[in-house]
Amino acid sequence: MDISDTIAAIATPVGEGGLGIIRVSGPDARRVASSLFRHSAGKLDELQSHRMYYGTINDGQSAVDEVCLTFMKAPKSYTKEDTVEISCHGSPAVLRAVLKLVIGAGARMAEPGEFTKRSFLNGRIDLSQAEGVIDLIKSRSEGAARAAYNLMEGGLSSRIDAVRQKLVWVQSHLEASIDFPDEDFQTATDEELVQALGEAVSRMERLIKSYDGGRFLKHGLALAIIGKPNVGKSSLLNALLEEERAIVTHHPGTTRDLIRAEAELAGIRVELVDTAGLNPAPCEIEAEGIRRSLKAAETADAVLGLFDGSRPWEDADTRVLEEMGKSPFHIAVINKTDLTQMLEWPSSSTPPVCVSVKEGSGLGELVSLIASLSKNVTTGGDDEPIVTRLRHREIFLRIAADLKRAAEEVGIGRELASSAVWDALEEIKRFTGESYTEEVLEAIFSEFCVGK
Ligand SMILES: Nc1nc2c(ncn2[C@@H]2O[C@H](COP(=O)(O)OP(=O)(O)OP(=O)(O)O)[C@@H](O)[C@H]2O)c(=O)[nH]1
Ligand SMILES: [Mg+2]
Repeated sequence: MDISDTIAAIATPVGEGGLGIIRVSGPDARRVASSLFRHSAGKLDELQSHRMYYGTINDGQSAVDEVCLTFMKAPKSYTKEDTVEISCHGSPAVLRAVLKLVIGAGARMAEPGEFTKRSFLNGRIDLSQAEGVIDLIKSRSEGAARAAYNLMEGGLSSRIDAVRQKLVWVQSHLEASIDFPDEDFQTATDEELVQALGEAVSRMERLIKSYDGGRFLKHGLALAIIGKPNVGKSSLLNALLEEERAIVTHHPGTTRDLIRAEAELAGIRVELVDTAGLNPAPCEIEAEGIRRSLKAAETADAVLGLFDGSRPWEDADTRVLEEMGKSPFHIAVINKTDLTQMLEWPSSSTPPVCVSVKEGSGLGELVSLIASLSKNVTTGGDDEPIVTRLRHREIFLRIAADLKRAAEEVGIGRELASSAVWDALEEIKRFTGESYTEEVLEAIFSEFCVGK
C-alpha cells in the first residue's frame, strides 16, 4: 500500500455552509499549499507548524477564495504526516475549484477513509480506534456517539490490552515449563494459570454480552408489532410516534403492507414496523400481508406481540404468542384495557404489559420496557466499553473459546494450553490491526466518506 504520496479531499459535507475545509496530507502538503496561497501580510518564508494563516488561494491569475490555512507538521497531525487544512467559504463550487488547484499542484484525490487509514498505518491509532472514528461520524443518537467516542479514544483497546498482558504472563509460564521441564523453575501452578485464564474469559464474556445492547445503540432497534387483526397495532404505532402515521379503522384487516417508522423512545433509536394482522382465514391480499408480517418479525431485533384484552383468547392469539416467542427479545402487550376484560392470559407465559392506546395508559411503562431491551447501553454513565461492532464481537467470541480451551488443557498438557493461548493472542492482533488482511482494511475503510 502506497502511503508516500500526497492526498487531498474536501473534508466537509457537500452543500452550502459557512465554512468548507480542504484537507491535504503527505510529504508534499506544505509545498502544494504554499504554491497556491498568498499570505495577507505579503511574502511568507515557510509555513510554520500549528499556526493559522490568513490570505487567499490563487489560480495564478486571481484569487479564488479568502481562506484560513493551517499547517500541521508531521508527526503532530491526524495522519502523522505533514497536513494542511484550508478553511474556505462553504460553497461547493469554491471547494471544487480549490481542490482542483490542489490536485493540479501535485496532490492526488484521496479515497474514502484514506486520512484515517494513514493514521492507522502510521501507527497513531489502532484499527478499533479507526472504527470508532467511522462510528462517531455516523452516530445518530447521543448514546451511539458516546460509545463511538469511547472506542475512538481507545476505551476498548485498553481493556483488550489488559487481557493481552494477562495472557502474556500466562504464556510465559506455560512456555518456561515447556522449554525447561527439568529445571527447577518456579512457574505458576495449574490453579493460578486456570484462574488467570478464567478472569480473561469473564472479561471477554462481559464484552460479548454488551453487544446485545451495543448493536441496538448503533443501528437502532428494529421492533416489529404483530397481533391478530384489529387489536390496535396501527393505533399503537401512531401513539408511539405521536403522529397519525398508519390508517386505523374498526375493520379488521386494515393494514396490509408493512409500515416502517423511526422513533426515539427513551433515548434509543427504534425502527417500528407495523404489520398486517395475523388472520387465521385470510383472503388472498391479506395472506401476502401476513407473509410479510412474519418475515418482518423474523428479521426484527425484537417483536412486540399485541393482544386485545376485550376479547376472549383465540387460537389466533396462540399463534401470535408462538411467533413472538421465536424472537429472543420480545414483549407481550395487552391493549384495550379501557374496555371490559375478557382475555384469559395463559398462565404459563410471561406476564404482559397492559395498555390502553385509546386512553394512553401504560404507554410509559411500555416505552421503558422497549428501552430496557438495550439496557446495557442506556444505563451508560460508567466507563465500561460497549461492543457495537460485529467484527469485534466475533473476535472476542473466538478469544473466549481459545481461552476456555486453554484452561481445560493446562492440566492435560502445557503445550496444548500454550497453543490455545497463542491463538487468542493472534486474535487480539486482528482486533488491534497489528495483523490484518487487505480485505479487512478494505471492508472497514470503505465505510468512510471521502475526506476523513
Ligand atoms: N377501546 C379501545 N379501542 C382501541 C384501542 N386501541 C385501538 N382501538 C380501536 O381498535 C380498532 C382497530 O385499531 P387498529 O389500530 O386499526 O388495529 P390493527 O391491529 O392495526 O388492525 P389491522 O390493521 O386490521 O390488523 C380501531 O377502531 C381502534 O380505534 C384501545 O386502547 N381501546
Ligand atoms: Mg393496522
